[in-house]
Order: sequence, then C-alpha cells, then structure tokens
Amino acid sequence: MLPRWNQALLGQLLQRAPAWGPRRKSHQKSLPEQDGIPFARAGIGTFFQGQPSLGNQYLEDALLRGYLKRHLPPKIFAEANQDLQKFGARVSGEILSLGQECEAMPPTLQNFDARVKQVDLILTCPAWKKLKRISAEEGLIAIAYERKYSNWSRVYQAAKLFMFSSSSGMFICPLAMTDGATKVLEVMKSSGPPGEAFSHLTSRDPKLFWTSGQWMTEHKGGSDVAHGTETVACKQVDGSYKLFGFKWFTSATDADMTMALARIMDAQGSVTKGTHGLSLFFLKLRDEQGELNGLEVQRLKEKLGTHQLPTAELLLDGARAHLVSQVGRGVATIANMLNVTRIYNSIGAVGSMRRIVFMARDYATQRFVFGKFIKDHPLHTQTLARMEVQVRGGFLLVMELVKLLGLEETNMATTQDSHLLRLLASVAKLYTGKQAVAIVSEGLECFGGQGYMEDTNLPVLLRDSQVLTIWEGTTNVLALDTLQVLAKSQGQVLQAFSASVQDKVALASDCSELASSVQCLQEALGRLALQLKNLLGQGSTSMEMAARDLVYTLARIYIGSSILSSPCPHLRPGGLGMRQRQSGTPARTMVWDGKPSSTTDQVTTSLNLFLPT
Ligand code: UCC
Repeated sequence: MLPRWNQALLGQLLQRAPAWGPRRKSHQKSLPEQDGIPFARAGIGTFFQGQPSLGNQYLEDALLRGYLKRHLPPKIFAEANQDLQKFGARVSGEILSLGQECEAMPPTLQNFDARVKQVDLILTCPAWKKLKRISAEEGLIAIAYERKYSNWSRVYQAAKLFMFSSSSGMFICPLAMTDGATKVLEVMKSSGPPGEAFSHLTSRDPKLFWTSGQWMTEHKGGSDVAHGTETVACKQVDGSYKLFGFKWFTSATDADMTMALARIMDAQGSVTKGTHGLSLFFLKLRDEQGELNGLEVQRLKEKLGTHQLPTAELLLDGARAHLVSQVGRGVATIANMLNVTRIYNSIGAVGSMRRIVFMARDYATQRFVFGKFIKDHPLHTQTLARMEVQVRGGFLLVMELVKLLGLEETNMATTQDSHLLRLLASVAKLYTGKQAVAIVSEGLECFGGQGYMEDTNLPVLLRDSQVLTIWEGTTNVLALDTLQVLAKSQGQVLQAFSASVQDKVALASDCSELASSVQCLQEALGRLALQLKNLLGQGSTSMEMAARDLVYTLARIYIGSSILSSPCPHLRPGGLGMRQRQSGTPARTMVWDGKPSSTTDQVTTSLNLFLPT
C-alpha cells in the first residue's frame, strides 16, 4: 500500500475536479441540433459558480492596517508596512498553496528501514519543509527576540502570524511551541546546550533555524499535569539526565528540540508526587548523525483535524536531556511557554475567523440567488456583519494581549499591565477558541453546500478550528485557571482589569454620541463586581460552576471597551464595506439591520453583541 501522503499525491495528480470551476471541458460543447437544451448528451450545464478569491491579506484587511497605523510609532509603521505588504501577498499565494499541499500530503511514519533497522522517521512533505524555511526567512520568531522595534516587536510579529496562521497548513503550531521554548530559555537565562539552542530558535537562516516541541501530555493527564506526569529523569555523572516515560500527544514531532516535563528520581528510586515534583528539561530529538536520542515514535495520531501536523506518541527510553528549570519548578517554568502558545492559539483563532469572513464576504458578491447577489439579501448581510463584529472584537482583544506581552518583555510593563497580561492570556485563549469554532462553522454555511465540500478547501478550516478549544488548556481548565488568577491576587488582578476598562471607556466619554454605550459598559462592569461579590460568599462549588460565564463576561466587557475606545473610522457605515469588485459593481455597505445606521448605533449594536445583560 502506498504511504498516506503518496496516496494523496496520487489523488492530486489525478486532479480532483474542482468544486468551484468547470469540469470535463469537452462535454460543455453542445451539438448544433442541441443548442438551447442544457444538459443534453450528459453535459453538465453551462453554469459554474465563481469561487471566492483571496487577495493580499494585508492590503485587503482594513482592520489590521488601521490598527497598526494607529498604534505603531510612524517610523516603525513605515518599515513594517512595507514588509507586511509583501508578506500579505506571499500569504495568499505561495504560502497558501504550500499549506494546501500539506493538507493533501499528511505526514507518515516509517518505523524501519530496508535493513529492518528501527529508524522511526517522520516523513513530511516538501511543502512542510518549505514552510519551515519561509518561517526563518520571514523572521516569524526572530522579530520578537531581536526587539528591533522594542515593545512593538511583538505587535509586528503578531500581524505576520495573524496573516500566516490560516494559510500555513498549521505550521503556526510548531512556531507557537518554538516561540514558547525561546521565551523559557530567555527567562531562565539558560546556558550550556539549552542556551546554545536560543540562537537556532531565533535564527533567520533557514539552515540554522530550529523548531521546538512541548511535551507535557501523558496517558494520565492532558489537563491534570501535576498528577498525570509519570516520566522520570535520572541524573547522569556528567550532570545531564536520562528521561524514561511515555508522552501521549506531542505536536510537530519533526522538531529539532523540545521542552519536556519529568520527575527527578533520587538515588533510592523515589520521586516527589504532585506539581512540586515536576521539573522542566531540554532535549534534542536527534544527534549529529541523525540518530534518535533515546526515543521511539510509537505511532502518529489519527486526529479530527490538523492533518498537516505530525502528532506522535513517544516512548522516552533514556533520552538525554538537560535541566532547564529549578528542581520542582517545572510547571511554573513551562507556564512561560504555555502563555505564549495560548497567545498564538488566540492569534490563530482570530486568524481563522478573519479568513472565513473574508472568503464569505467575497463569495457574497458572486453568488446570485433568488434574483440577486447574496450580498443584497438583508439577512445574509446581517449574518456577515455579526461575524465581522466578532472578528473585530477578538482581534482587538488579541492585539491588546500582544501589546502587553511586548511591554513585559522590554521591562516597560506596569504592575497593572502584568496582572492584565496574566489574566487576558487565559481569557483570550478561552473566548477566541470558542468563537472560532462558531464563526468558522457559520462561515461554512455562507457557502451553502459548497462549504461542506472538501475540494473547496473550506472544511479544513472547521476541522482545524476545533482543536483551538482543546489543546493548550480546554475551556473549563482555562476558566478555572482564570478563577485561580483572580483569587490568588486578592483583588489586584480584578482591579487591573477594571482600571484598564475604565481607561478605555474614558477615551469615549467626551463623545456625546457614545454616551449610551459608555453607560452600557459601566453598568456591565458594575454588575460584574456585584456578581463576583455575591459569588465569593457562595463557596467553591458555586464559584467553579460560575467560572465559564465569568470568563465570557470578562472577555465581552474587555472587548466592548476596546471597541468603544477604538477610533471610529472602521466602524463607520462603509467601514465594513465589501471589497470593490473589479467589474465595477459598487461595494455595498454592510449594515446591522438592513439599513445603514449611524456610527453610534453601530458601536452600540456591536456592544450589545458582547455585553452580558
Ligand atoms: O502540548 C500541547 C499541544 C502543543 C501544541 C501547541 C500549539 C498551539 C498553537 C496554536 C496555534 C493556532 S497541549 C498540552 C497543553 N497542556 C495544558 O495546557 C495544560 C492544561 N493544564 C493547566 O493549564 C493546569 O492549570 C496547569 C498544568 C498549569 C496546573 O498545574 P498544577 O500542577 O496544578 O499547578 P499550579 O499549582 O496551578 O501552578 C504551579 C505554578 C504556580 O506558581 P507558584 O508555584 O509560584 O504559586 C502557578 O501560579 O505555576 C504557576 N502557573 C502559571 N504562571 C500556572 N499556570 C500559569 C500561567 N498560565 N502563567 C503563569
């Protein structure tokens, strides 16, 4: 039997008939005597639905461009703008087709070579390898650590990742872990082999660039890491360790190195249980000769989505590793990585919402039913507008988070910023992940049956979104984490949150048109404080059961205040307008309720979509 990716390649070579375009051209020619009779002689008719086109993902994204222009200092914007324009074109051309190739040619595992020697080779397609090279060239990790643009480096990097995520065949996943590992090494000021890895992870040279994995999930626990981790670490005479254990879910296992949690075993063979027994280790996957470092790749996982991504079950059988954290501080140390990967998750979530809305919006200018283009059907336009508002809300939340990360990494964060960063990393991961599944699903509906067809490349967006609510902490884990963050800080985190919301609201307070929206937000903030106060008196079960709703409330209030404090142009009538089609069809203004409304109405309507009553 052919390996999976060869089968897929064969499938490609045999050229599936594209869903959107014409097939079997010879059949379309009607014979003279059949003129005027469509479908005669098994023809397939004369109508072929136009497909949505994806333009330059930077130039076509007024939200992204507008945000960067408003927030980046002019000199930085001028430089970044040039690079982003080029990257926007690359994303919708070369990178998109590489990503699609990765979906068509998923990785395979070759356990043995011709001599029956165990090699455990993870075979990835050429496109996957090219995406790694592009990631280095484009500085997708380097930008954040070179800090050429000081605290704004993270915002610039996020803009690139935001465009990259939905085109890149999930290569955003290894990048997330690579960035997270780099962050750990930087925070820990690591030396020795882990320290040497830093220059590889941040290299712009494709020959030197490394990606990293993140191994923390085992049979017993994906969420309950403290009690589920069985991997042990045995100290060697040279100060390194050997790891023994089984990792049940390791993403992008073709990585060059990884971070792994394990329990250090003492001379008597004992380990410390619970979270304080866990330490964090660095290891390379292969040695200079390409031999696996005491690892066996048991199998690749069969997943609902992320088929492009090699995800493996691994046996660690004496893998040589180096301690990165202090002994027993593994979870607290890997938390640096988790916060980065959670931010990537949020960027990816908003990126996938952005992508489906772009495509649905363009399709609405092409699909003609019930006597008009679907963009001219009020209910459809309202659906698109609601999706767009969710995209914008998520985008503002994520960019705020990224801005805070940039401040923290350049020692410019205030205490309020740090509290907010810790809180919003979990809130944004939870909220945007959930929204992505909902919006991408809604987006597929905008294409009717076409949205369900594999050869439109639309279903993959839904499959790949579903993981966003699961990995890097499920919805409930993140809800409980948020509760813990709020409780642990004894009110300081909540205070930071309220102060930040109030600051944003204040920006809109002198605009009389926005008075009702300002009031609406302040009332929501008041209700939140009251609900929290009531909850505190109700004991842990009630608090736990309220955790999800609490996070949704935090997310919506924060997004509401971010929308309110954004300068109005992008919310103006026409601001949500569809791309002017080259045919000269005038762009149609997106409206909330079938008729154009004022800026204030739109802000209020968007707030109503977010604010809990
Ligand atoms: O690996 C995976 C897939 C990889 C693919 C990633 C790609 C993503 C890219 C997306 C692109 C589109 S999935 C595996 C992910 N696993 C998780 O997310 C684990 C979920 N479980 C949790 O989050 C738990 O809450 C734990 C593991 C963090 C809780 O563990 P413990 O053992 O109960 O520990 P504690 O007591 O909660 O926390 C231990 C310490 C505390 O500090 P100290 O000791 O000083 O009081 C916490 O404050 O760690 C600190 N800590 C944190 N600090 C815990 N979480 C954080 C945090 N988020 N930030 C800062």
